[in-house]
Amino acid sequence: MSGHPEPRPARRWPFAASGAVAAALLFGVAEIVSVLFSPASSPLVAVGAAFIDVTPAWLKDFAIDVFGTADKLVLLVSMGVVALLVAAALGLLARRRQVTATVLCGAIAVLLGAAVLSRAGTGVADLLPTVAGAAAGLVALNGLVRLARRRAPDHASGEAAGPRPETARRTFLIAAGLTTVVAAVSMAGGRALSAAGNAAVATRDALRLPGARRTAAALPGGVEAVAPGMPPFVTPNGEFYRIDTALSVPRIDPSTWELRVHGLVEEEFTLSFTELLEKDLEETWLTLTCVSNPVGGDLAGNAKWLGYPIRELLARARPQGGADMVLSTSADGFSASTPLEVLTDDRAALLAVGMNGEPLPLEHGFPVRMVVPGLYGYVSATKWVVDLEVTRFADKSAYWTQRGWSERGPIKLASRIDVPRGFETLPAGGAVLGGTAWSQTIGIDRVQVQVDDGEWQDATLAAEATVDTWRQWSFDWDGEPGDHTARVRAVNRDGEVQTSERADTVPDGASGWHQVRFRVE
Ligand SMILES: Nc1nc2c(c(=O)[nH]1)N[C@H]1C(S)=C(S)[C@@H](COP(=O)(O)O)O[C@H]1N2
Ligand SMILES: [Mo]
Repeated sequence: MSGHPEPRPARRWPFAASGAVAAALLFGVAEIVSVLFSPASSPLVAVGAAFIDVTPAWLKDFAIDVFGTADKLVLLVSMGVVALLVAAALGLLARRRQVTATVLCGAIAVLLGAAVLSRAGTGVADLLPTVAGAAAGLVALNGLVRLARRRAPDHASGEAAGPRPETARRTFLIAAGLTTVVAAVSMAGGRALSAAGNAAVATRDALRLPGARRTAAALPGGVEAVAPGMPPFVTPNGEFYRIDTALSVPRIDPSTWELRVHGLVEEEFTLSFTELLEKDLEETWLTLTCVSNPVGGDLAGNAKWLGYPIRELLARARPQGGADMVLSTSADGFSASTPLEVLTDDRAALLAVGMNGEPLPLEHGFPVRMVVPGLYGYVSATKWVVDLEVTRFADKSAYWTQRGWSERGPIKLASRIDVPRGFETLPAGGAVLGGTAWSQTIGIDRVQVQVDDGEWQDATLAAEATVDTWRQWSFDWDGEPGDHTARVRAVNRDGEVQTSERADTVPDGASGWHQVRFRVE
């Protein structure tokens, strides 16, 4: 026991706040500097992308299930929260152990740098944003922590050596506030600049695609089912589902784009964007479907695609005997394994440049992607595609196959009820159910509906555009008031009846009948 009173400890929150503000400055400064480098040079983007790559498949599926296409926003926000908490803890540590805190900050900066270097297409120069951000963050942390100490001296000795507490307090608040503003402005500026000041965006806006040598047949009348509330037959580009591993959308200037075709072929070659546009392009209607789509889900979309048949590219390359797969790789390191036979038969597998009469939207693969009738996107629809390697399933495997998904992914026969939505209330006397069914490359022959465990009854099919597109259906039903359950199943043109057997999305797509509960009043 000493006779002296315990020194009055400094209050804690200013130290926690110092840590959080310094971290915000780190990411803000790095973000604005990263405009000068590749998109993955932003530590925020790099860490998020690395996180997506190491996330176990079940967690990713869970995130897609629960958050749908908001999954990336949720990821960014959660990362931000975790980063602020860690930073606040470091600030608290700096209160007593500034050297230890500084060393830990340095270690974190090294980890951020490692995340940047782990991204496809980044080099040592791409470390600069992280280095600049870390330097700014450290300076801010040390400065703020010093001010926080003055604000409430740790070892109050009785004689006031420093400034009066009110003055010190005001200085700290002003410094922390200004740092926060600088952090926010550089973060917002960095995001805005990288979005706008970009050749890809400008070029896409100015691009006029050539017409198709072979145009898609006009849609027959009546492709949309007569049921209020149905989704449109053609999915507008802005509403088309988006699934990919890219946290920041790759921005590829078409003038630098090249596709390399190589591997087990007689003739390797590369193709430029201009060369591609000079070819005889074709149009096709095609419904894309994601393997992660749960029964009744909406990870499917239908569009008119413009592109060059991959079959023709492969004919020029001349695959060697023994080859049975084409591994397509994107500019950001995603890959898909597509059976060679699927790309050489007569289906419209395209190296696509256009979607619904426009150049591909950036997030749907600008300037060039693949679309392949009959296969889930993860084994066929490579966006931002830059490389086709003719190879063998025995020798190479693709991104999702390495993460537990099947190496082949033919789309399963599926149907869903779009209206009513679950637990919706319909008016009594003449309810209309409606939905969508698909069996790409084969076609839908029948859709049947069962209400409340009654007989399976035929639904009315809307007109068929092509066997590669989804087909809408409707079902008029004289509903008694009360709670009801409707179930749907489809039969394709091969006579296959959609199975009732429930399968999870992993490893090769969900199956089972979609059912909806609703009420009639
Ligand atoms: N480069 C790249 N291409 C990709 C993916 C990806 O993660 N990266 N995801 C694939 C998957 S799983 C699907 S379902 C489709 C989705 O295409 P969309 O986003 O245009 O709807 O893209 C495929 N192409
Ligand atoms: Mo997918």
